[in-house]
Amino acid sequence: MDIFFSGSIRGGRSDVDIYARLIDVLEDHGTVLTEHVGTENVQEKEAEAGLTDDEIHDQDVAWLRQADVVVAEVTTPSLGVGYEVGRAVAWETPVHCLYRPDADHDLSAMIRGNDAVSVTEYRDPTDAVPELEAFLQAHR
Ligand code: 6IA
Repeated sequence: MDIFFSGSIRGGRSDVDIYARLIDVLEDHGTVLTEHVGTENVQEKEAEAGLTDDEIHDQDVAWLRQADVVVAEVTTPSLGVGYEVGRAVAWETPVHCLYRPDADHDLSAMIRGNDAVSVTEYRDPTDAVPELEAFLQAHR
C-alpha cells in the first residue's frame, strides 16, 4: 500500500519529531512515499538538491496521485498540506488527519467540517496509533 504522509515544511517545522514517529508507524503498514517530511534538516536537503519549486510541486502531485491513502498531520497549519488534502479529497483518495488540540491554532473548519476526511485528536503519537491502524485496515 502506498501511503502519502503530509506535514508542514515551509509552514513551520516544530512538529518534525512527531512526523518522524508517525512515519515509523506508517512504514509498518506500507510504503511511505514522502519520508522526507519527517527528516530533521529537510530545508537544508532541499537547498542541496537544488530542486525548483516547479519540480517539487510536480513530483509531489505525482506521489499524491499514486497514493492509496493520505495521512496528514494538520496541527501546524500549512498551505501545502491543505492543498494536498483538497486534491486528495477531489480524487476520492481516503484521507485521515491527525490533530493535537492543545496547539496554538484551532483546526480549520475545512478539515473538521469535511465529511470526506476523518480526524483523530491526540496528545502523544502512541495514542493516535489505534485509529490510524483502523483507517489503514479499512482501506487496504
Ligand atoms: O507549504 P508547505 O511547505 O508547509 O507544504 C508541505 C507539504 O508540501 C508536504 O506535505 C509535502 O508533501 C509538500 N512539500 C513541500 N516541500 C517539499 C519538498 N521539498 N519535497 C517534497 N514535498 C514537499 C524538497 C525536499 C527534498 C529535496 C528533501
